[in-house]
Amino acid sequence: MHRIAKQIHNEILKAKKILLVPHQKPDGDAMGSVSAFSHFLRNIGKPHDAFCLTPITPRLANLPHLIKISTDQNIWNTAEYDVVVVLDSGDLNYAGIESFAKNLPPRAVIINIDHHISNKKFGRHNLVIPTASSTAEVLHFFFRHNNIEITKNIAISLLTGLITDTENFSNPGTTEHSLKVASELIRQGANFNLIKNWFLRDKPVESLKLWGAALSRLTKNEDLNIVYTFITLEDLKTHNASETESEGIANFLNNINEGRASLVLKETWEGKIKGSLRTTRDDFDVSLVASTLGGGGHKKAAGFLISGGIDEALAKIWVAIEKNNETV
Ligand SMILES: [Mn+2]
Repeated sequence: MHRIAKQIHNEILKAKKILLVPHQKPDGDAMGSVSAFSHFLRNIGKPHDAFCLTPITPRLANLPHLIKISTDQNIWNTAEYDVVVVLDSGDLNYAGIESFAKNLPPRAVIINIDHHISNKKFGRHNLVIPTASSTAEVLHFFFRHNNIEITKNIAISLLTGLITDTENFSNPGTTEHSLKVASELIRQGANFNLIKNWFLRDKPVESLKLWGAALSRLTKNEDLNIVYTFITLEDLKTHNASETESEGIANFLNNINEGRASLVLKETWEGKIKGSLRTTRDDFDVSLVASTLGGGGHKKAAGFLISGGIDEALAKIWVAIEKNNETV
């Protein structure tokens, strides 16, 4: 990793013009990482742009330390980049730039900086650290190792990534090292309360009404010891809520002190049912259930997509849970 971090630094110093790319629909880690990198490039006077295929949500766009990112695809024709840095993205498709990358001049260098275990190592240089909580934490290593000064703007951008991906230091991504990095960033001037409040106070009234609808349907399958609920397309329309809201509900249901696992089902616009399974228990592996249903994920958080309506989906899920049922 140390050698790769050096090689990437050398490519950056050699480059004439650099393009930074977060994954589509960027979250706080993707945006924080692109911003931290942009502040670093600005500090060394290196010309660069940032591009994202999809618009940035206003909540992220309004954070003062995060940079503005262009969504104009013409950027790929009008400027010539010799280095493209892709941040927080397991592959070029997820980054949304597969077709653009094909048209880059052959000497252009793609640099891949990420923490996803599923990363496809698509770059000429791949700084991928799956044990890191966030891409921000990987970047912190990159900056530290290359003796790059972590200015206040870099620190607060990186802390945005850490707080987002550790869910305010509450999920298993929170390690001794991620806490150490966070405290160092705070020492460098990152405003912890600003980012923490931004992260926690993120619910518009309409999306809380959607939560209300989902929570009012909360049911327990007593036989299998699973707490579940569902969100319909009608709910999304009524409350003008985004599809990603169900992730938050699934995580919230993990706070319930009953059941082996929680399950949130959601109708998608493509006529399928998307399921999110969460558990806090060590003796129940939700990724096994998800893979039985054609999905995947981690031991404590997994997902799947199945065809049919809610009732049909539930029937399939109960069968899948029974199959993996050593510990009710
Ligand atoms: Mn991330």
